[in-house]
Amino acid sequence: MTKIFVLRRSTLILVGILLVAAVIGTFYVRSLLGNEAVPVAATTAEYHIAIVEYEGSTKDGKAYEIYRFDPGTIYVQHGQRVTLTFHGLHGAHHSIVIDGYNIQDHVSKGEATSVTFTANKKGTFRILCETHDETSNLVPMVGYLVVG
Ligand SMILES: [Cu+2]
Repeated sequence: MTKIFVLRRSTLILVGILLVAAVIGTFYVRSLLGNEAVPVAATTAEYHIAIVEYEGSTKDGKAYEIYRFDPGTIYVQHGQRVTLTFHGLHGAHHSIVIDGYNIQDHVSKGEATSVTFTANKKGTFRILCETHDETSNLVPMVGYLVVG
């Protein structure tokens, strides 16, 4: 035996209104949840950079020692608050500048130096040691800050 349901027009209209309200309510709740995203600058991203040394000799026997940042490239989000901590493992002294951010500081052997700033400029910026730049060394002591 088959049952047949007959709905009145007013019941259909009521069901339709409830469906529309459910859809609108879903989008409204989603929009509220989306607004709770934490701003990028609310937290500080911390990076540790070791200053390391490589020693060797050229083909003609000339000894060299070079210094490097490890890691050599730091990627950060635009607007992010950033702390870079340089650990002086090798080399007596390093004078560090970050191009484009007007940051200057120094690191001595056995010490750690931290710089904190907001990455408010997009681009790739050199992290350069002026003590061991390209004019005085086989390989310059340079790293890169990438803000994107
Ligand atoms: Cu250096």
